[in-house]
Amino acid sequence: MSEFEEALVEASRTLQDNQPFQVVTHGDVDGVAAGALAVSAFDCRVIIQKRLALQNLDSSQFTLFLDMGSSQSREIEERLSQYLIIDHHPSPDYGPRTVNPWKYGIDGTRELCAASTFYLVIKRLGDEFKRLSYLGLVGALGDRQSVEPRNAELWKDAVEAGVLHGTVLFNAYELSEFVQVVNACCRNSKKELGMDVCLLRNYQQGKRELETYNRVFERDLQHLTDKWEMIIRENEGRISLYIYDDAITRKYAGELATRLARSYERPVIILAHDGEGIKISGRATSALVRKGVHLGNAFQGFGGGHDVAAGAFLEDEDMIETFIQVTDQRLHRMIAPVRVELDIPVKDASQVMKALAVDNKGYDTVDIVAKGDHILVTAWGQPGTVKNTIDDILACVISALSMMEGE
Ligand SMILES: [Mn+2]
Repeated sequence: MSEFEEALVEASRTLQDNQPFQVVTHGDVDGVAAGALAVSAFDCRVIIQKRLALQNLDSSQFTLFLDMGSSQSREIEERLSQYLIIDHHPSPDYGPRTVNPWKYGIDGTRELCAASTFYLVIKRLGDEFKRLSYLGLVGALGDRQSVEPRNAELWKDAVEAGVLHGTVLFNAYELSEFVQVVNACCRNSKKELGMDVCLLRNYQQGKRELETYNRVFERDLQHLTDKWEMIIRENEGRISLYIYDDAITRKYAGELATRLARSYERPVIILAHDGEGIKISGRATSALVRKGVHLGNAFQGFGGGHDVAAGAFLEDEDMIETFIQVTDQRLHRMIAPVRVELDIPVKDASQVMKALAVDNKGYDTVDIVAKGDHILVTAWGQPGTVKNTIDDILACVISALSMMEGE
């Protein structure tokens, strides 16, 4: 049994043994879908929080944290004696009572979300729970994950359980529209309705939220597009575009940033007032991530999250200038060109070079020469690309050497 598998089994036992318990989950599609999984499988009460607020919780109860908690595991450990965290946000360290794909070497940003990980826990309780697999898929699609490779298990279970036919969920509607409806409910602060939709109730009411969402989203997007030249000017010399505009709908900031980052191929970071302070949503694209961008790391100290999507919070407007300076400097360092030189001692360097010459024609930012019993490599460019280049070259050298040994 793999360590991840062991963690899933152990978590399923812990939850079964600690009923009834309270659940704290995040107010987005993934969090709400995970909350719906909790009430479908266990005797529990679900609390939806937009930011983890431990002081509002009854610390005497067993608490399950969903889609949050990884980066606060120390704080949680100090305040609560009985708890479990099921999350997929990357963090510098994970507590012992955390089930997080990243902890087991699985890409939690792209391969498993909180709801799909939680479904895998629930599935360990018995095959009768397979019909809940659709909720894991809803969470995954809500977090923009793909079905392949790991969420495919959920897809298979949903088909087997007869809840998914092609892309049609429960013989009634499209899975992708279902996800959009839940998302619209969450964004429009109708989280209970979002949960209801997940539990297959009130779909028509949810659809009206989607209509509102689409209308307001397009209006906000148009508003930002109209002042785009000004936004570009204000951000001259910066890696990312920072947009501070109270005319847009704060809850749509993340999705607006996603759309703009994709259209303009730059990280987009939207700042907006929310009663308690300044809420910040940052989005990048996978191409930017490949170049080295990691928004979660760039936001450290102010917030955190994934490489491609992260959030932060400032208590005071006075902090905005500092936030922008620090974040942009970090982003700059992440993608500023680097130069790496390697000296690999090998027997028969010229033979190895032949293999390398064949395999590495695609690179134009690398120099490889054989010198005596050494292969000298110089690679330059953006850190992400250089890392991939070096990894490829090392793999080629190793395979060339083992082939030559075999001959
Ligand atoms: Mn999530």
